[in-house]
Amino acid sequence: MNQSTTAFEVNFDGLVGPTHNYAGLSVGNVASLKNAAQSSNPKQGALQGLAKMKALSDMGLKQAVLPPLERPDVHILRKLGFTGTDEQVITRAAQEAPAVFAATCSASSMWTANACTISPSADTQNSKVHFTAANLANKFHRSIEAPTTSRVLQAIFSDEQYFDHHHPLPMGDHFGDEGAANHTRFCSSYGEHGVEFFVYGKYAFDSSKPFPKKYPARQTFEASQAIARLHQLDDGKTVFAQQNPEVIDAGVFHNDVIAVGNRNCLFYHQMAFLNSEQVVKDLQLAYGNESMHFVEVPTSAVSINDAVHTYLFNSQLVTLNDGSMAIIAPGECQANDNVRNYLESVIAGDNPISKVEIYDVKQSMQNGGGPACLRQRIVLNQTEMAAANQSVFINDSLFGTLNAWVEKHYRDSLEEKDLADPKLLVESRTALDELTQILSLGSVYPFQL
Ligand code: SUG
Repeated sequence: MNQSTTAFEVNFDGLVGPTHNYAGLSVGNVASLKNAAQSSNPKQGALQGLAKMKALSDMGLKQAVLPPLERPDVHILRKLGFTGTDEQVITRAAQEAPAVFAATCSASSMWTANACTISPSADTQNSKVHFTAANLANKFHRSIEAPTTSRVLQAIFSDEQYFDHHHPLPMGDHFGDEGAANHTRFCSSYGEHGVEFFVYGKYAFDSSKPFPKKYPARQTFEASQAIARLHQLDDGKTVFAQQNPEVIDAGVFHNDVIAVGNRNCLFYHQMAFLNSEQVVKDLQLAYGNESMHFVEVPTSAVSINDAVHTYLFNSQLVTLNDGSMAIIAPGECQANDNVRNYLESVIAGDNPISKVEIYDVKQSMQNGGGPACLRQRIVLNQTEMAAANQSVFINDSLFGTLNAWVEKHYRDSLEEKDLADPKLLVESRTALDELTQILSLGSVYPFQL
């Protein structure tokens, strides 16, 4: 087999960080606001995520892990004028600007679908894998992720012969970019030139176009276009579509809360796009002669409310070794009669989906992050996979090491008042320092630089 054309989709899941908490930071994200001020369990969150990684790896899928970021972000607090020792910085910030301080403590980097957009080498003009860390400009607590995310991606994909890293897009609402949460790729096999599908919430430079009225559109058309340009994509194999503003206003803050695609299949809600018929035509035209599968879920079967509360579409759609597809869904889908029944009908229907697997990722779900939010899909051929940092790929040994690392360092309960505890800062840094050694990342965190 040709090493450079046999390619795999590798799921890079984010590890839930030691400061995972519910601070209600994400306006437009129903779960984040609903669970604000609840007590969280970082240890359980991290173990739930690891169990999902292990299960997918056991299914024969390629699985890797991305580390959490350093939180509280003392480095950002210093930029905002807080001075003194690290301990004084966090104590003062927590007293004088509690909302700002809470934002610097979020473990939001766990949702690695938002870490970046990647384009596989089969799609790009210079035949390299392209990475652009997302600027996540719409939410302050997320807008501070990109610098360390970029360093982590470069530490894993360091070989310039195969990997091209771009700077995040310019900050500000006009180029708001939320990474792969609004990006999907279709292909008949992973190593072939695929169709890259970008979904945006609004036009930043044209106010005559429709836009949501209640909640923000986090991804702009202009940002999606910039990523496609940077990644040297082929115009004929790139499709742009606008998300339905009505569903953003109903709590669908990213397209991956209402649609998911894999290989030749798009699984989406009837209300997902502004003009679904056109989207289907554009994708099929770009895909070519072979027919794609469009599995459209009608409102009569699953309402937008059910979709938002169960995260049906935030499932992972993966290809199993026998070539059929499985839906990796959150536990909330099992608990909802409409959604459970619908999933049964999908398996029985005429489409590539043959199986549903349910996982409990409740700690993440309560902040609005389902199975698909927790992973970044990176398509790599065998040569590129061999050129990447091998220490991040999940196997039994790494799974055991990471479980023990979580058990050793993580708390099992965290409330907002605990975030200013200087001991939490020390615990988190000690844990992350050890993690960079486990994953052979070198120095990537501000406290290590
Ligand atoms: O950006 N939640 C995240 C959830 C991201 C989900 N990702 C995808 N759909 N791909 C967000 O809204 C909540 C944090 C808090 O409230 O503490 C938060 O950031």
